[in-house]
Amino acid sequence: MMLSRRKFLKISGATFATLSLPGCSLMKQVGSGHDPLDPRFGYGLNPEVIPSYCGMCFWKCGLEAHVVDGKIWKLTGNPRDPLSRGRLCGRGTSGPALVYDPDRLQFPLVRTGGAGSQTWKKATWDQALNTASEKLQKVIDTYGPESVAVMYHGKPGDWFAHLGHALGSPNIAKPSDAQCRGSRDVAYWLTYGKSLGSPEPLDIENSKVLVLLGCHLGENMHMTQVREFTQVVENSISGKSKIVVVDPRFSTAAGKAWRYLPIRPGTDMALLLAWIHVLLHEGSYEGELIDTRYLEKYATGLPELTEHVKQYTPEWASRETGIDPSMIREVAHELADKAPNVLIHPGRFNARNGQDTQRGRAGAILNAILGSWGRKGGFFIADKPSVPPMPHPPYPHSDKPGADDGKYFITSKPPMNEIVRATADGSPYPIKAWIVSGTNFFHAMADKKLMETAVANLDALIVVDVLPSEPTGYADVVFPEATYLERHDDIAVKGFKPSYIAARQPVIDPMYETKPGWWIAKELGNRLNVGEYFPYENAKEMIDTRLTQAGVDPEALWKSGVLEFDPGPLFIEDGREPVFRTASGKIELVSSYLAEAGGESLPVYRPQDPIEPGYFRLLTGRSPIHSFSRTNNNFIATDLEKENALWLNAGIARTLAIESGDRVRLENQDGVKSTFTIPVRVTERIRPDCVYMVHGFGSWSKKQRRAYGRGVSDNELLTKVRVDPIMGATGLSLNDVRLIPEEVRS
Ligand SMILES: Nc1nc2c(c(=O)[nH]1)N[C@H]1C(S)=C(S)[C@@H](COP(=O)(O)OP(=O)(O)OC[C@H]3O[C@@H](n4cnc5c(=O)[nH]c(N)nc54)[C@H](O)[C@@H]3O)O[C@H]1N2
Ligand SMILES: Nc1nc2c(c(=O)[nH]1)N[C@H]1C(S)=C(S)[C@@H](COP(=O)(O)OP(=O)(O)OC[C@H]3O[C@@H](n4cnc5c(=O)[nH]c(N)nc54)[C@H](O)[C@@H]3O)O[C@H]1N2
Ligand code: SF4
Ligand SMILES: [Mo]
Repeated sequence: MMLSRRKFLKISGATFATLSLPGCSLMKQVGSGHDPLDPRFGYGLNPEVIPSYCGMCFWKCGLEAHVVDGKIWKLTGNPRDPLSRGRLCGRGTSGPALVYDPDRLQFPLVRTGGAGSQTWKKATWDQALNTASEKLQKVIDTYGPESVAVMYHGKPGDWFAHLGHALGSPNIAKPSDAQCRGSRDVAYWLTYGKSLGSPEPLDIENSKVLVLLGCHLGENMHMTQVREFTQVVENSISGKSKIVVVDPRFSTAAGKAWRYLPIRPGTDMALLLAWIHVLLHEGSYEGELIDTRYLEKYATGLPELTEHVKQYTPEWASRETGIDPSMIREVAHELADKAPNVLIHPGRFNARNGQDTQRGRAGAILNAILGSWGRKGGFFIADKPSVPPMPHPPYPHSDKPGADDGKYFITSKPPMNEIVRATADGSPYPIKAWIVSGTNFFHAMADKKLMETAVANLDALIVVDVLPSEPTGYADVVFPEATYLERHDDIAVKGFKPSYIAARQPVIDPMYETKPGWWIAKELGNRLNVGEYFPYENAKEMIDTRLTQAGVDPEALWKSGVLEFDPGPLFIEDGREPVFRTASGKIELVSSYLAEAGGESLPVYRPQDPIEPGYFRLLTGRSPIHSFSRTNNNFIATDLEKENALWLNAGIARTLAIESGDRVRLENQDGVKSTFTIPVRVTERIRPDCVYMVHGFGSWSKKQRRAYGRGVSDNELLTKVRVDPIMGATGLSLNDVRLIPEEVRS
């Protein structure tokens, strides 16, 4: 879309107006020194360079903060770090705009009115900690420790998860499980005896055929994977590798693909099963397309799998997926040709339709029969550095089940959606307090109404955040945390290529009255009689002790930010013998765990719900410069992209007489309307039966002045959710919306 000069001036004028205000208040806040918002700030000065790791998403890239007079000038990648190798993504570099966000929480707040009233008063830390612990203690005394749930995400939340365990609660959950990669990790655990975790052990850069199913690398900006993906793109130019993208939307990655498969949403399992079918049934003689020696040595269940996928022909899959059978065969043969140096990328966000563990299993099985586990261009196997865990007494055993009441086949911890449900309906027992840190449950979970019912049932809602996010508006006590650039968090200890230990440390002092999470959790622990679980003065001392025990020099780590370790041989060819911690000690194509538990031991495809006539399936994804809702108030990120847009197929737009830039409100199949409106982006790059937006906008917290009212929250339109029967993940991509034009275009 061309911007007219007039419009452009209008936009830059508005941008300037919003930026100039915080700029002024910032000058006051940081004193009369240099203004970190002034682009000239820092040049010609001699910054101190302090390493740490990024907290703008969970990938934890190593960074270097360039600090002048106690103020952050800029962040760059730590060249010594195996994840960033000297490069941060746009979100990573926007970190200072979080630190210097004028809307930041600055001091503790305690609610003065009754539950739900929007009135707080500024409190001292002592007052706020006492109020929170009195409320929590009352809940524990009345209902038991299981009625205190902890919702957390990322390193700052880990301290509060620890507090919850110390209290003896089984209800500790994060949205990166049941709303993200939990079902994928369970799928790989069932198949290989190992979850993939984060960062995933993928050798993307050496992949000769890389298949991305709903994994939009390049928009999904996990730096290391994007860097490796760039290598594959380069290799594909010289014909050394091929990229296959399966997506209802022509993503950035699709633009680099050898084959793009515009799949009908939700039907990926059908495609995966058909590819397995081709490999097992369509060789010119049995087994020709697979490495039978690898499978005999490392896998069990091949005859049952072969029989099971007989029904899943490319012709059958074509009816489900909308993809031509010849295209399905062509890709399968290309995979077989380049195996084992191929990778069906396991993706990360996996919570789509309630068949998510089994879809993850279908991908894991396909990777197995291609022989890509332990192979170059597939999955590598790395030893992790050995560092003793945080010292503490054993956690008390809870005789109560988690909120899910054992209803899933696999639940080491209850899914966060079960905690919400149990809080709303009181079964299997009342949940009366939530401690929330580093997660915005209103944006991360489906069904805003259910969430509000749950929150209304709480006697205590304690929220630790850095910004006045939606959950803080409902909280009894708000604890303002120091940002990731102002505090220590635990070290990251990872098996990777190479393996590494990375450290997070303050690069400036905490601003205002903010405090690090470890301190807040310890202070609450002391007041709740579990002080012995925090046997250290501060986080740094505790980390130093563990590193020294591991034979690692703590000072070397604080100075470098990251230390590399030998991961051992990465591939079978190099002498690594893979170990599979499944019951059979082999890759389980047929899951013995699910068979024993009474589940389906092989993935069985179930047809998808048809899209409602006149509606579009709502798909979501990531903006390269935003992280969920955590950057929607960030003045660098919002300067580049202030709200989300709704991708709409050009042919459909013509029939609806909608043009790019028109604002629409969305209404879902249950009549739920979006609170705000969203501009339409008319494009050929999406199937006619879908619309697409990035997740994380549509904030309704007025205290986040830049975020408020900008764009639409996909989350509030997700009233139809199907829960994965194996591990309880919520399928989020089942909702259909129609467009209600709102404003006449100018
Ligand atoms: N910039 C940025 N990067 C991020 C994040 C961020 O917030 N911002 N978040 C990180 C996190 S925690 C995660 S989990 C990952 C998520 O990133 P991914 O693992 O890549 O997953 P999604 O975000 O779901 O991927 C969205 C893509 O899937 C397509 N899609 C939707 N439905 C279907 C379907 O049924 N089938 C197929 N084949 N495709 C479909 C969409 O059109 C879109 O292109 O991103 C990570 N990286
Ligand atoms: N509808 C829908 N739901 C989804 C997804 C989706 O695509 N669509 N994606 C899913 C995925 S993949 C994931 S991983 C989850 C992500 O779920 P969340 O991690 O909950 O995502 P955010 O919306 O970014 O919320 C982060 C909250 O932490 C706060 N915060 C930021 N930094 C700090 C800090 O240093 N300390 C503390 N205490 N708080 C901090 C932010 O202000 C914000 O309130 O959401 C899942 N839910
Ligand atoms: S991918 Fe970007 S936001 Fe995430 S840790 Fe790395 S630099 Fe930070
Ligand atoms: Mo995620």
